[in-house]
Amino acid sequence: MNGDSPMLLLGIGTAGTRIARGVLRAFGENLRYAVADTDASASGDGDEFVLLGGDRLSGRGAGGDIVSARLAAEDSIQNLDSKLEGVRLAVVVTCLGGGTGGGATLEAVKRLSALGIPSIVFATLPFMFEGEDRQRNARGVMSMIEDAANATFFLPLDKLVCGADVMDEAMRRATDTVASGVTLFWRLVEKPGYIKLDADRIRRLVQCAGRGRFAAVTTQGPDRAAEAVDALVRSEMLATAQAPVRSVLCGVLAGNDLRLSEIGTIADGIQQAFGEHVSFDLGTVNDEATFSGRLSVVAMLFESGGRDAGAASVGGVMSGRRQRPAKGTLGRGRFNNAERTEWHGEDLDVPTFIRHSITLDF
Ligand SMILES: Nc1nc2c(ncn2[C@@H]2O[C@H](COP(=O)(O)OP(=O)(O)OP(=O)(O)O)[C@@H](O)[C@H]2O)c(=O)[nH]1
Ligand SMILES: [Mg+2]
Repeated sequence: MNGDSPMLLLGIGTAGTRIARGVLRAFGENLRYAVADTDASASGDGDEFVLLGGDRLSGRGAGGDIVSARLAAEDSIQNLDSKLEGVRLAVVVTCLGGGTGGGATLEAVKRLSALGIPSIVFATLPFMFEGEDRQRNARGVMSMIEDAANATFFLPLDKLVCGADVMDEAMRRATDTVASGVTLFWRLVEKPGYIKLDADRIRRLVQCAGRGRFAAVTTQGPDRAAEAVDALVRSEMLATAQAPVRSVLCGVLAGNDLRLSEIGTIADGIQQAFGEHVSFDLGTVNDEATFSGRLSVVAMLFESGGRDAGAASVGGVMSGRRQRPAKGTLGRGRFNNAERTEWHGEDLDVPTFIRHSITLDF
């Protein structure tokens, strides 16, 4: 593990820990990482594990109880600090639906923020077949995580598995897809190509990024650049918009045969498809050993309404949080003059999809 890196991969919860370790395997190289769980059985052999909620949960996990996971994490989140020495950007991987993934992620992101460390959160959402309780668990923390983190990717498992049917293969594809997004940051920094994005530039870029979507495609052959753009434009992972795109981060990963004209095709194609007047950053990765003869393009689209949505440009100085309408004024409809029905600080007279910023597909 590279203990000096300014970037840390942090897996949270049992499945978050599993995916973080899968990302590590997919990357195949030094990558600084830590994992945190309330379940001691996830600890593994190395010293990268942090047990959360020791006294409250005695290392047994939160059993799907998001409130007890959050309380347990609140008590013990400082345990993470020993893993954060010199960290300037944290990439958090978590799976929403259980207790710890949701409850502890929120506390971890708040802790990172308190220490001045920007965070990018990749959070999977449960399969539809997992049922309403797990869906509700996930929905209940999405907007809170979004408010506390600098950039968030919510990734429905139903989409991540890319049509795989056998469970084992489905989980492998889900991990591979998450890995293609997560590792982009390390590849851009550690294997820069002609167009370099260093750690500080990425840090500034994600500081006000907000909610994002991403997709990765790999192509080969003489028309590989145009085919990559075409596949990204049709990608289901980039399809569901919550709000207009505000900024784009594009990574072009290839071996020594990457052509300038290919970079041009990709830059033009992505901008034409996703917004010509939005902030656009492109970095290239030159990694002959991994991408020889192949071209991989990762497109990350960030929506309006991210942290400090009013900032003039991505990369500008950041301050403040996302502007939300004041509590009590949002979507109360015909309950406007009625007494508030509060539960855990939420106004239950406001429809759930508005409280949790969920866009309905009609
Ligand atoms: N990608 C992936 N997702 C998984 C896997 N196992 C579970 N999940 C997802 O992760 C969600 C959270 O499950 P867990 O990680 O077991 O729960 P937890 O966060 O550890 O929470 P508690 O065990 O309740 O403390 C589930 O609802 C699933 O959607 C896995 O092996 N891979
Ligand atoms: Mg668990």
